[in-house]
Amino acid sequence: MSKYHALTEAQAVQYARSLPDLFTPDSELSSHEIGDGNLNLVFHISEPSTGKSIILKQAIPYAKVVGESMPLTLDRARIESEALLIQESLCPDLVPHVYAYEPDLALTVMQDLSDHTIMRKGLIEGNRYPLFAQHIGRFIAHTLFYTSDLGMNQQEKKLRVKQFINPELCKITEDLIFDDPYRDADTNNIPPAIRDAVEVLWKDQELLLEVAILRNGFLTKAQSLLHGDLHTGSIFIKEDSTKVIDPEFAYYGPMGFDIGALFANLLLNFTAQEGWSKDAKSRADYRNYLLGTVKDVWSFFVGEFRSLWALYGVDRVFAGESYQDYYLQQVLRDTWGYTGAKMVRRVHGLAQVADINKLEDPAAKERAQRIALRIGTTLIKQHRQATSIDGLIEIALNNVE
Ligand code: SR1
Ligand code: MG
Repeated sequence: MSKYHALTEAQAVQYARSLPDLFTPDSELSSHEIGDGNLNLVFHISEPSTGKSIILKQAIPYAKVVGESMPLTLDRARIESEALLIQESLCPDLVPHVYAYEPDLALTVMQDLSDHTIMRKGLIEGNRYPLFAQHIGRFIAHTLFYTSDLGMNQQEKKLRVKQFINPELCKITEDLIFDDPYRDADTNNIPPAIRDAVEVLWKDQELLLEVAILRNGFLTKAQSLLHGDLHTGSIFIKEDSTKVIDPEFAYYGPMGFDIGALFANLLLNFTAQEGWSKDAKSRADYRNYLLGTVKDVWSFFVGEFRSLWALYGVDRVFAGESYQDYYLQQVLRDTWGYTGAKMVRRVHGLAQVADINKLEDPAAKERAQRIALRIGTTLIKQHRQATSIDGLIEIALNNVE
């Protein structure tokens, strides 16, 4: 019989006490369920007498954001803990440390990052993070390079693909990003004020062709072990530290999907400056900061990726500079396309973003949503012609007044 049960706060304390070497025996521990994501329970366990604390993250057998009508595999906890361990081996300073994984309870014990802020919240508050581009550029370069056929043993890579087969979580992405936003699906949550603009997408044959191409890439291009859900809610940040969390959607897919997820969420905040900025000057300043971050992330990624390839590339056939230029051009094109797709889904699909949804002024919210749809659909339509990151930035700028 399965030993799985969803923990209460009291049971989470009991479990934490059973872990060796973390807390003082018999000391008082406090437990709070603090999960505000779409899927899981998250318990913060602390020992007031020493200030020690940990996080227990537990998968539940359905998607919390929808309820029991959307069952979801507990295997996502295994995927997440195994992905975190691989990422930690590649970028130890950029992910939380995993202390333990308990398969029977679908539970991961990890480092508490309460001294950091969720980046989405930090951006909504108008904060800037000068080291972020460098940190995340290194994260994507190392995780994408060293898990690909460019940077690891190609036979072992095939076994990794098998280890990270993640059909149920991939299906969520296939539906919510590459299908439902482009039809009148029940899962959509279409803001009435922009229904006209949304319905235009459903009939736009040029757009639907490019979405089909991106969907096919997501389904078939097993390039690297992706984080799989690299939005700004999956990043804990403070001025001098960046930690990437929550890789439960990890699977082998196209590199540009992770980079696009990140850029989309920076650009969604860019659109939401319609409401968050107090005047035109601060709006332009913050938007420039966000676009500068996109550009810097891409530059750090490409610089680091090329150095890794030159020093540690495993395939002599791939070693030529022209092939490397070709390869990175394809990654850029995918990045444009997935940035667009990830923007569109957050405007009127299931699971939207606080950057836009928390705007109080309905007119500002509507403007942000329309801008996001324009930028997103333009990037999707033009992704196969992309030649530079500056082009993506230009599209963002051209779609605000
Ligand atoms: C039902 S899960 C909805 C979304 O939450 C996660 O963060 C993923 O982005 C997923 O698409
Ligand atoms: Mg998540």
